[in-house]
Formats: sequence, structure tokens, C-alpha cells
Amino acid sequence: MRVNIVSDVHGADGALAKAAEGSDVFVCLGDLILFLDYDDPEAGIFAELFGAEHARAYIEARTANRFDEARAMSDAAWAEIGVTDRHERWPILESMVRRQYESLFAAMPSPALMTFGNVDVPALWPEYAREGHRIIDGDVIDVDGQRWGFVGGGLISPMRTPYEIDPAEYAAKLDTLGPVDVLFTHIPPHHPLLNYDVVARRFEVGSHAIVEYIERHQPRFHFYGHVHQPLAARTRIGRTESVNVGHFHGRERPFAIDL
Ligand SMILES: [Mn+2]
Repeated sequence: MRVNIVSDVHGADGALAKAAEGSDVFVCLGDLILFLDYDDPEAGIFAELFGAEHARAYIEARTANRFDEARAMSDAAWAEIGVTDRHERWPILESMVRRQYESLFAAMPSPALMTFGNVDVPALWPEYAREGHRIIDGDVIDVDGQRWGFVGGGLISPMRTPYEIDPAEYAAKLDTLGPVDVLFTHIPPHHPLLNYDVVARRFEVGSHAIVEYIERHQPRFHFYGHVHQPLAARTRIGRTESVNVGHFHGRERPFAIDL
């Protein structure tokens, strides 16, 4: 069966609508929301709220790994639009996230097998999922006699994105899968070549638990996303081929494979 896989959609709803063309099964590994667009400072929630100038400066600080400075800039930008109480932020962000989810889930091919990225708000997904959108996180499903396991989300990081979980909790979710033929996660295994982003010039967070899981169970394939411009996009862990399916927002085409 031909399988089309996307990850890191980040608002690319136009291309998403066509991403299942030619496939028998369509898989989405999350990061639907566009908060900041590193290639286009005028796009995304941050720019919509505070303007492109603020977004440009904020992107620059984060790209230089000056996270404390970036946080101070975001605090100042909120204050400028009259939001001084941290608790007032989420309702404003939520309405913008909802607007993006509305068009993204409308464009999402159906049927689709879906799991969460770290730039997603899991609690909102069931409200937008249409018929045929199957959301799987920490679970195994049967596809044509194969066991496919899905674990969504990211790990705690300095980026403070919305769906980051504790490494022990993440490892426990992987453990509950048991052996699978194909493993799908949003984040990569912990591995310097896979985790390093050559454009952002920093290491994204990879998972030690994924490495251990793959070493133990040796699925045929592991598919993930999260690192938009990786130094290496695939590796071999024993008998397992572990593959980054690519940055859909940038490439606007799915990763396709016969399984
Ligand atoms: Mn991600």
C-alpha cells in the first residue's frame, strides 16, 4: 500500500488539501499551528498579534538561542497591546489557534491517521476533527495486518511550545505500545546528526527513549518530523530505518513510501 506522510504542516492548508493524492493511507505527524514563521516574519500568530517588526526581532533572538531575551521581548509586546496579566494571554491565543485549526482540519485529507506535534493543542483537536480523522497518541492500530504505533508530542525544551511532556512520561507512552512493525512519532530519536537543524543552527530535542525502544523492538520503519532542516534526514538503528519525513510547510509535498 502506498502511504503519504506529512509532518510540521505549520499552517500550510493549501498544500495539505492535496497531500493524500495517489495514496492508500494518509498520515499526519502534527505541528499544525503556525505561531512563528522563520521564513516569513509577517505570517503566524505572533506577527498577527504584535506586528512583523516584533516578529522579526523575536525570531532573531530565538535563532541566536537568546531565549531569556526573546521571552522579555514577548512580555513587552504583550504589555504594548495592553495585556499585563499572564492569564489573559491564553484566551487571546486560543481564539487564534482555533481559527487556524478550523481551516487546517477543513483541508486535512480524510481518512487520515493523526498524532500531535509539540506545536499543537491536543484538547482542541476533537472539536475540529472531521469524519475519518483518527487521532492516535500512545496507541497501536492494525493497518492491513501490520502493527502501527503512534506517539505524539515533544519533550520539555527551552522553546516552551504547547505540547511538551516529561521524558519519563514520554518513555512510558512508548513502552505501552509493545512491538510494532512501523513506529510514528513527531520527534526524532536522540542523535546529533538527526537533531541538528542547519538553518536554525541548533540542536532540536530528540528522544533517548525512542532510541531504546527501537533497539529493543526493531520495527521495520520509524517515521518522524520536527527538525525542519536536519543535518541528516535518515539513519539506521539496527534493522530499523528511521526517517525524517520532511518539513511540509517548506516542501509542500508529502513523503511517500510503499509499506
Ligand atoms: Mn515540532
